[in-house]
Amino acid sequence: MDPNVAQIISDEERREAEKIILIASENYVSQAVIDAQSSVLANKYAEGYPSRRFYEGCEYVDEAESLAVKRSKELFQAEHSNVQPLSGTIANLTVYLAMLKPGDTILSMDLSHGGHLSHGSPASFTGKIFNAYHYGVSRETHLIDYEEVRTMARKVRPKMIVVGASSYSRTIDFERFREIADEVGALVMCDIAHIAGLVAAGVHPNPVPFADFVTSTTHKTLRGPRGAFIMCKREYASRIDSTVFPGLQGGPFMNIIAAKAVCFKEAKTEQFREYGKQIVKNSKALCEAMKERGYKIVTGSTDNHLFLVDLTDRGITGRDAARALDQAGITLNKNVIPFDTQSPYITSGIRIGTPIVTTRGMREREMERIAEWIDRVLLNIDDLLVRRQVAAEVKEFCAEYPIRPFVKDEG
Ligand code: DSN
Repeated sequence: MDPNVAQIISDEERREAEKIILIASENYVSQAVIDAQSSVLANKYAEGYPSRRFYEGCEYVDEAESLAVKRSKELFQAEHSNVQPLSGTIANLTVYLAMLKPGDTILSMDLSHGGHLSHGSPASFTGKIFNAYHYGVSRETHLIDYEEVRTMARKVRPKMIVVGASSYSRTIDFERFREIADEVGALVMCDIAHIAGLVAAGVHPNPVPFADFVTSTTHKTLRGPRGAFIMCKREYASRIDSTVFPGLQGGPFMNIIAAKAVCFKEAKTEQFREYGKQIVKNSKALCEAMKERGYKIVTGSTDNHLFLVDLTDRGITGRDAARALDQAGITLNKNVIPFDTQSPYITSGIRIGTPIVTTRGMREREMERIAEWIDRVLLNIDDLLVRRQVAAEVKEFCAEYPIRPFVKDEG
């Protein structure tokens, strides 16, 4: 019926197949997740919660939601889970609105040091509604400076400490944040959108035992549909639920909730645990391969699925590097680095992430080749011919790797 949209979808499918995608927050989902997302469950209105709906005919979507809730609780050992939030930003806003009053103080990681817009950035309504202070990373090591967090917490007495990042490459010490919060009587919210898949796979500590609230998206390392969920201690369950609906949202997307249930099931398999381990091995391998070629890495290394390359000493901006690489078939994003002197539109860095290349079955050996291509393009930043040659090589290389993970039912 609609050749225009059909063409757009097939163009996107080709792009995803032919390029090496290193965007740390993206992933390629399984056919089972796609099937649930594109199912008739999308037709159903279901305001409310299972067996407490405002519409008749919810018997099947109730089962889908109950399954997603049960599986997410089991996966992360959480007391309560709400799987209705449509996005990570909405999930974060829900927690703030459930627990804080406008003007209350929150303490979170600075956006320019790796935090997130929805953690009280002045550009986001979360920063306009609440009184946000930010901790950052150390100027010397670029690691989170927990002593600075403690000093700031004592000074600003936040009602809530927000933990989590979108471009921080090292393990986060959730227990330490809990200790600091307890010293000042603050709540703790951990946003694990980036690392949820690593937590599920057991390759990053789980914040659930230490946090009052844990929010996450489902589409990054967790490899599910586009959406989010909130986990919390039992005592906050009804406040969170009523803030999601009717507080902030209307009808939940039941097709997406069913796809979240699939994603939580996939994430509990041994195969997914291996996937999580390999994401980190690939990230470390690619990081080392970049270092061997003389690139400066923010914090010097990585413990997770991503790392930042500081291009300052190369005289290339993040924007120019990202554009040139995309034309060469390698897609990633420009990213500010801590204490960046460039604007967020230009930046001095690029962010490199390995969730997708790992989904496609690439391993350490392939990371070496990817580093070689990145280096070739950046060493010849103005050479369009090099970009074209690399794009052709990348396309041929990518043809060997599938774009859909197949996750076997392990029961
Ligand atoms: N936009 C996401 C990222 O790329 O990190 C965070 O929401």
